[in-house]
Amino acid sequence: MSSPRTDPPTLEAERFLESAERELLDRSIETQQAEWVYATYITPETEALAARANARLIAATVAIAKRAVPLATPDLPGPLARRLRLLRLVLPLVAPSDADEAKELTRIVAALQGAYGRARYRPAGRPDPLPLEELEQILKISRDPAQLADVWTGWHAIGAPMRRDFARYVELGNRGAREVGFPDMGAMWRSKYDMAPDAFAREVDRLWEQVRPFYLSLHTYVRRRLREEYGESVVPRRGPIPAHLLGNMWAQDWVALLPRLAPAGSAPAFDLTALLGQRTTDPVEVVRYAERFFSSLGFDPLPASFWERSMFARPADRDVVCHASAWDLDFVDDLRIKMCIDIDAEDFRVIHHELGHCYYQRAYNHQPFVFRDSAHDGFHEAIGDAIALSVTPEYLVRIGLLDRAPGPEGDLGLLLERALEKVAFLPFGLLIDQWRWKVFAEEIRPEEFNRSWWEMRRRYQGVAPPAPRGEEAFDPGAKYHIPANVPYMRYFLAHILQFQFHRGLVRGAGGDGPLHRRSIYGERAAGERLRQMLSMGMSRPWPEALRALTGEDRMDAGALLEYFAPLRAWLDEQNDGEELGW
Ligand code: X8Z
Ligand code: ZN
Repeated sequence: MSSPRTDPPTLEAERFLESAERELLDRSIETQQAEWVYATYITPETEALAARANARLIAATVAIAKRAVPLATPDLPGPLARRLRLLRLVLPLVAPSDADEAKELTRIVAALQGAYGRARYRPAGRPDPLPLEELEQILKISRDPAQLADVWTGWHAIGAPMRRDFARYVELGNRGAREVGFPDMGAMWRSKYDMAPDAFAREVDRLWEQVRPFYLSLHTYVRRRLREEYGESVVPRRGPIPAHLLGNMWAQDWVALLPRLAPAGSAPAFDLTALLGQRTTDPVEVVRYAERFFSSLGFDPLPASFWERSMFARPADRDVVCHASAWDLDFVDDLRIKMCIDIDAEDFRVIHHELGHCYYQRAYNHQPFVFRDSAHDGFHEAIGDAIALSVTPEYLVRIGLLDRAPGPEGDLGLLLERALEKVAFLPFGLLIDQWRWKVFAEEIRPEEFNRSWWEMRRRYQGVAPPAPRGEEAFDPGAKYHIPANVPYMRYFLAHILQFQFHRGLVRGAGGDGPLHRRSIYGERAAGERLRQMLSMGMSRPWPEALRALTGEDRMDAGALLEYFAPLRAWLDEQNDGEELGW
């Protein structure tokens, strides 16, 4: 058999990619190792090591991306052209080629991470400064507006010292992005979605318009209930909701309010936090539940090294970055999570979220290096969440956590809980990068960072700070992903996609009933379809991956709306006579 003739440009591109990807893999492993040590042991030395490794990786990536440009001839086979194109998009940060500026930028990025990880606040009347998780607990439980405002304001003070560094990061990051051919860093982030950056921005607006009326309805109901509790002098009849009263530091998830919002008779008939607490005090055992879910779908168990090397709890003796994350240190099988686990319903979901990342990472580990990523970043964030949608009462009964599943009379409570988590999140998920895109495009200048931030939080979320915030504050810095330089639109997309994935996966699986009562636990065929999609990695445009799982090739909030339909009808009734919006 004669092999087809490979023409010289193709051969050249193949050779180049092989060596470029080998170099990027080596550099990326080195960077992951330094980042892992830094995030689990914050010291000036580990900060410097992480910054240096990052600088080397960025310099190598930029050099490679520039060398790739002349090789991308029009007649290259599709997959090769795609790999060449993706080379300049593998990193969320590109430094300028000037060595001093590159060093400065990577130093700033590491320092911002460290500042966030080390941050503490001592609430009024307490002896010691508390880390974020403990402040979050107070926000969940307290109903004293003065205490809530104190904790909220104390944590937000961590942003102010980041302002100068953040402004410089924008300047240098943009300079880097321009050197590899993007108008600015925001346009670079928007270019990773297999469509023109502008078309992507419109796509996001379209999805928001699909869900906005539902959000308004939830907002109106919650505002009325909070007004009844705190009085009209604290919660206005018409205006935005004070952000410190929503049970979460960023008002991005309102689940903590559930016990106060669920009307009698519709509260969930069980309390997952209590059920877990009765079973175990060991975070590892809680992670095992999530692993067993994936095993039931036919995925191999996690490697022994996962259990040996992950960080499951906040160490007593050192500063760490507690914000949950999933890692694959060798881009093959050295999977880990890093998380300060509380044994409660919220972290039960977050554990499924993180393991979704791990199983994705392992599923695409055979791909060429630049394809070892999700179809788009919203896919990565949606997998574990889609699995957690299968944590239904019936599933909890099957795994022995719950004795008896409530009947349909429990549905409103269950749906309200999910909506307080997922629907409340949507405008927040959207606005973080709406704000950053404008910052990167220099439509928002440093002297209006905070004003514009609160203008957007009001416009999209309908929330307001406990007291006016001026430009001496820098409130975006109090949200992890901003100092950590993690793009955020992925979470907005994931909150829409996870319902679309769930609907796609349950179709053809056993059982019937409404979407919110369906589970794919133990469904091997669904698992196989999921595994096939995951193993594609980034090798194909994301609409193909979406089609493989759902048969649809457009992102669509229809599944989310279908899932919540009974709750929406109920909320609309509850809101009768209330004015919507702010
Ligand atoms: O950051 C995360 C994950 C890690 S990728 C825990 N999430 C966003 C957040 O916490 O702000 C998940 C939901 C949104
Ligand atoms: Zn995630």
